Amino acid sequence: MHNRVSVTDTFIQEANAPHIAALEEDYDHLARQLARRGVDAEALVERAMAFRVAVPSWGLGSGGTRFARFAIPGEPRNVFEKLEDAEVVCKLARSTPGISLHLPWDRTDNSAELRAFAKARGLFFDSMNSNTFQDQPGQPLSYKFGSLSHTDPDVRRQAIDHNLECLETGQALGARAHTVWIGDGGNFPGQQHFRRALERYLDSLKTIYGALPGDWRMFIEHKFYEPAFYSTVLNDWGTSYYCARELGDRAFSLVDLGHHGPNVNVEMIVARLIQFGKLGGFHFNDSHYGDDDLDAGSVKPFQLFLIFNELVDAELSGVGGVPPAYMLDQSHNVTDPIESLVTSSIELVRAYVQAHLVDREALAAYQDANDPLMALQTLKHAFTTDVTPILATARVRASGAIDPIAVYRSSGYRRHASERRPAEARSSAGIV
Ligand code: RM4
Ligand code: MN
Ligand code: MN
Repeated sequence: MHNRVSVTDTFIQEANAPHIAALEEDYDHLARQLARRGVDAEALVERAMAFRVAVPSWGLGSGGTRFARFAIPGEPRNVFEKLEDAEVVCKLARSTPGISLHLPWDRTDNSAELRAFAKARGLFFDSMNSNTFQDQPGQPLSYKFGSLSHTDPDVRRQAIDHNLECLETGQALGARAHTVWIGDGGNFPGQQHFRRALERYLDSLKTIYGALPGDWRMFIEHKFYEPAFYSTVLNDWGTSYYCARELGDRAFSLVDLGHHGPNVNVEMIVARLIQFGKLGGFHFNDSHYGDDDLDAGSVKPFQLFLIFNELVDAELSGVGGVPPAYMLDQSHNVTDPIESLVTSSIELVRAYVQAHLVDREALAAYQDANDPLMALQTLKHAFTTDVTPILATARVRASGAIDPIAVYRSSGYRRHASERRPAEARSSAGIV
């Protein structure tokens, strides 16, 4: 039934072989350059090798917009096939053994089988995600006017129960976190009473939080618009921080990079949440206008670097709670999801390693001396350093690919997948 991956370790090694010498040359050159700056390249390779980001199960199929979804041949049709593809992503770049699941999309009647299937592929389950932003076939009550914050207590109960199901399934799968994002909000002024809606939401969350397994964390994900276009119930990081604090020590805010107004200083939100001890997780993606869910680092790589600059600064100064849970949350509408996820995971490691290049002593001195030009130069010096040889060396040492996309394309994996996964009729619109 289930096929093993065709992108094997041996295949990757053979593909790497002709490029090893050139990589070593590039790496040695960079290591000498960095040594002049007092930076140990080997330490950075180790950090790159230790970096982890979870892959969203829903990101392995082709995504779509509200206008259309263009399926690609060979895309996974169920959670097992998604894990097959996730294994390929992980083998190529070696940073993504964790998988975030979304219920009911990934529902299975045999959690033990799913868990074993993941384990056999070197994967594990990271965070569960609930879905009360859509109605499922046969569902008694509708979420058209909200879920956890709905005016009708029966709808709220139904939404709570779905979240409890996520906790139960997640426990059977070995997950350790639960992420709640709701589509609740209003399309028109006056539609919703802002304070009462938030109270109802918080009450529902308290019930879910009360059922959270002892070693789990709960993440709440704010979003300022969409699908509600005028107001949302958990609209921004301030409201998220308030709710997380009301809930308790194991509730945290999750920052999805696409869930802020245009031009909002996201790195500063990150710093604030770190300072207040409530940054729990990330959904990485990139955007130009809204929640575009483009590949991480594709539109605003400097912003990504600045976000990691805050995270690394906190990590190096021993601030608790860092690193938070890193996850990708992207919609691959025009690319092969495997290629996008591999590329995105590499861009995150790039930003992370570059952030480690910041001369923090010098930066602090320029900040204290009110020297904005040199403060920015210090950041730019790190950001403009090409750390590609460090990233590739880290991948090779972990048995990954020097050029993951080239290796993937030469494997013919997608073509084989299209042969063993004949297309199924699916709706032509929708986010995933
Ligand atoms: C939302 C949000 C959630 C994700 C859904 C699919 O915009 O980012 O994290 O679960 O999309
Ligand atoms: Mn998200
Ligand atoms: Mn989103």
